[in-house]
Amino acid sequence: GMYHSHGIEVYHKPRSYETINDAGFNLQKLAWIEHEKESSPQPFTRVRVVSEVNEDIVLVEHEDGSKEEQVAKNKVYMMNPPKFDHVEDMAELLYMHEPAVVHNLTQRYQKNDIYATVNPYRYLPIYSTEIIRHYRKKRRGEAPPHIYAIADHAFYDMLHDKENQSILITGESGAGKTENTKIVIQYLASIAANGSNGFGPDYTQKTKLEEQILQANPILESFGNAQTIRNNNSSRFGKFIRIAFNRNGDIRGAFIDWYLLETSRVHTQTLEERNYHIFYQLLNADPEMKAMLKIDQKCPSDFTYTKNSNHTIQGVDDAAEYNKLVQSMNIMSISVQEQIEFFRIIAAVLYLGNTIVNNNYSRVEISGYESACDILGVSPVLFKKHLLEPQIRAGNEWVSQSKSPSQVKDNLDALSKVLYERNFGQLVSRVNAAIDGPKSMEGMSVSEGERFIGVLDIAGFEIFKINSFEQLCINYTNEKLQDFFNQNMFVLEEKEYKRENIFCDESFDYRNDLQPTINLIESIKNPIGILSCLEDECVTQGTDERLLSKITEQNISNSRFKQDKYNEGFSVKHYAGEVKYSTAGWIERGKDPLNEHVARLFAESTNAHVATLFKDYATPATPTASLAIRQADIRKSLYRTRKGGGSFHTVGYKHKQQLSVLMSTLRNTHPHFVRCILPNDRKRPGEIQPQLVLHQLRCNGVLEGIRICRVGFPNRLQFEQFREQYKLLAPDLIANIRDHRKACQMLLQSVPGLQAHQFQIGRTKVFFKAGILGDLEEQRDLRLSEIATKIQAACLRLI
Ligand code: AOV
Ligand code: MG
Repeated sequence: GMYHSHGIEVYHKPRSYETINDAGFNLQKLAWIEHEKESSPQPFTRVRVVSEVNEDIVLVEHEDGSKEEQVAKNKVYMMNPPKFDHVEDMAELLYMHEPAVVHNLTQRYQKNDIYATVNPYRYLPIYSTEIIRHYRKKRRGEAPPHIYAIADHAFYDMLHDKENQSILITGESGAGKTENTKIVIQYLASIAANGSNGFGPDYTQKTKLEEQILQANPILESFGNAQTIRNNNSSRFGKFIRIAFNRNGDIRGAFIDWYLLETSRVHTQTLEERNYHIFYQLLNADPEMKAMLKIDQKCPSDFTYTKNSNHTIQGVDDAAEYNKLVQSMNIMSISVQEQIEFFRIIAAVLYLGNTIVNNNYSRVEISGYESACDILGVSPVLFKKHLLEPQIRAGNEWVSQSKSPSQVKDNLDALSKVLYERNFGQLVSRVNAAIDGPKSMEGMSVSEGERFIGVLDIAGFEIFKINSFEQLCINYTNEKLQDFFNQNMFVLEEKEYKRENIFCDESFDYRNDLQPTINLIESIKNPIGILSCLEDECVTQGTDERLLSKITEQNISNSRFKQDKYNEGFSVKHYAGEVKYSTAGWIERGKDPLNEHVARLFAESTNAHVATLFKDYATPATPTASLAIRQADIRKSLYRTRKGGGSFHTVGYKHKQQLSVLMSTLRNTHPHFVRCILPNDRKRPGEIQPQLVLHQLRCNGVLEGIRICRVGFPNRLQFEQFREQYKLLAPDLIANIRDHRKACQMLLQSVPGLQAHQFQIGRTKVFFKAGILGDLEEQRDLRLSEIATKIQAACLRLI
C-alpha cells in the first residue's frame, strides 16, 4: 500500500497490530479508526464499537455521535485508557500502534512536554527517543529531562563499558537536530566540569577548554547555516563532533569533522531563503570592521549574491548575531587579525559576485572586479587575463583560450564557491586547533585510555519543488543513517533472543530494505549508480541529457528508481518519501570549472591567508620557466590521479568516501539514537499536524521498530518482576515456590485462555506476544476490583 502525504509516496506496508482483530472483540470499547481520506488533518477518528456485523466487520459510532459506519475489524485500533494519555515511556502503553503513538505525542506536546521516550523495545541497549520540538519554547535553556538522559547514558556507558559512544540525531529539516546537538554538548561539558571539580588541578584551564567547545557551534553556524523555507537556521553542512574524555571522565579535547557544505548557496538562493548568515552579519557589523573589509556603507541590496533573496529573518538581529560571533571567536582565542582574515574572504566573495561580464563586440569584458582583487591581494591585470584568456597547452605550445560570457560568469561563481568552502574548512581547522586538547584526534588517534562521545548532526532529509544534486547528497546521507539505525535495531533484537534462547519463527529480517536505494545512488558497477554515472559523464565531457539517459538505462529495473515523464530528471524512492531530482546543470557543476590559472594566482597572493587557502595550487619555485611548466603539469597529473580516474569533479565521489569513513567510525561505537520530529511545516510554535507527525514516525523507523516487536515477543519482564506484578493471578499456587523461573511458569500455565504460543520463558525473562501483557493486566485489575469489592463488603458488614 502507498501512503500519500504532501505529494510524497512512501512504500510502507499497511500494518495491523492490536486492532480489534488481534485484541479480541469488545463491544462498547473505545477505539481509533483510520481515515480513508488522507487530506484530513486528523489521521484517526475516535469511535465506540457498537456491534459485530460479520466475521470481518464491525459497526462503529463516532464518539461525537456524528455518524455510524461499518469498518473492517483490522482497521479498528483499541484505544488506551485515558490514564495512559501522557505516559513518558510508550513502552508502557497497553496498546501500541500508530494512533496510540500519535495520540500520546500530541497530548504531551500540547502540555509542552516535548521530549517523549518512544521505546517499544526498552529492553534494547539503545535509547530510541522521540523528540517533538517546539518553536520558541518558553522554557528554552532549561533542562529538558530526556535529551539529557541520552547524553547521560552515553557518558556512563563510555566510562563503564570503556567503549566509544555516538549520539546520532536525525530528523527532517527543521526538526531540532542542531538545537539538540548543542544541548547534548552543553550537558557533556557541564558534567565533565563537575567531574574535575575538587580533584582537578587544572580546573581553570579545563573550564576554558569546555567553554571553547561550546563556542564552536555558533561560529560554525554563522558560516555554515542559512535561512531556508523549512528552517530559519538550517545547517547547510553536516558535522560530527567527537569529545574525548580520559578515564576519569574529564574532557580532554574535541574534534569536528565536517561534510558537504552546500556551496551553490553562495551565488544562488531561491526567494524566501538567504545566503549564509555571515554575509548579513558582516553587512551589519560595526563601521570600523566594515571599513576594514571595504564594505562600509554597503547593505545586502548592494550585492548580487545577497540582493535577490531575503535580507532579514524575522526575530533575528544580524548586528547582535555579529557581536555574538566575535565574542565566540574571542573565547576560541581566534585573534582579531585572524578574524579579519576569515571575514575578508566573505567580502571578496561579495565583490566577485558583483563583477559585471559583458560582450563587447564579441570580446568578453569584465568590470568591477578590482575591489575583489584588492581584498584578495592579487594583481587585477593578471586576474583579468587568466580569467578571460587562460593559457592552455596545445602540444608543446601554450595558446590562449577565449571564453564566452557565461563561461566567465560560471568561472567567477566557481571561484566564489571555492573561496567560501576553503575559508570554511580553514575555520573548522582553526577551531579544531583550539579545542583539540593535548593529543591530536585527527585520524582517530585518541591516546591510550581515552574514549570519545561523537555527536552527529547532519543536514536533514529535504524535499523541495526543485531538487538538485545537493538534495541528492543530503538525502543519500540520511538514507545511510537510517539504514544504520535499522541494522542496529535488528541486530540487537536478534542478539537478545539468542541470549535468552527464545525462538521466533517469523522472520523480521529487513536489513536490506534500504539497500536498493543505497545501491541506486552509490553502486560502482552492474548497474552503475547515479554518482558513478555522473563521475563517468564528467570525465567524458558528457551532457546533462547523456547523463540522464545513462542513469536511466543503468537503473531502470531498480524498484526505487522512476523515470520522469518530461525527461528532466528522475525520481528516487527514499525511505522518507519519493523525491524528484532535476539533472539540469549537473555536468557543468560536476566538471568543476575552477579556473586553475586564477587559483594559482590566489596561491601567490600577497595575503598570507588567501595564499594558504590555495597552497595546493602553488607552483614550486624553479629556475627556469620551462621547468616551471613541467612541474605544474606533474602536479596537475598527480592531483588528478589522486582524485581518481583522471577527473576533476569530486563532490559526489568525495562525499561517498567521507560517508563510508563515517559509517565505519559509527560501527565501532555504541550508538544512541535521537529522533527529532517536526511538529508542523509552518515554523509555528504550539501547532501540531498529526498527519505530518505520523508520516515521520512511519519513515524514521520507529513504527517499523514497533512492527518488528509485534512480530516477535515485544514485551518482556524479568522473572522476579513478573512474579511480583502478577502473583495476584494465582497467589496460592506459587506462594511457596523458591525459584522465580519455576514460579512464572506455573503462574502462566494457570492463566485461563493463555495459549502456549503467546509467551516464552527465556533464561532471565518471560517474553510475550503483543497485547498479551495487556490482557494479563486487565485480569489482574479485575482481581483487584473483586478484592476491593470484598473489602468494601466486609467493611459494610463491620458497620
Ligand atoms: P534541524 O537542525 O533539525 O534542521 P534546528 O535544530 O535548527 O533544526 O531547529 C530549527 C528551529 O526550531 C530552531 O532554530 C529553533 O527555533 C527551533 N527549535 C528546535 N528545537 C528547539 C528546542 N528544543 N527548543 C526551542 N526551540 C527549538 V536542518 O539543520 O534544516 O536539517 O539542515
Ligand atoms: Mg541543523
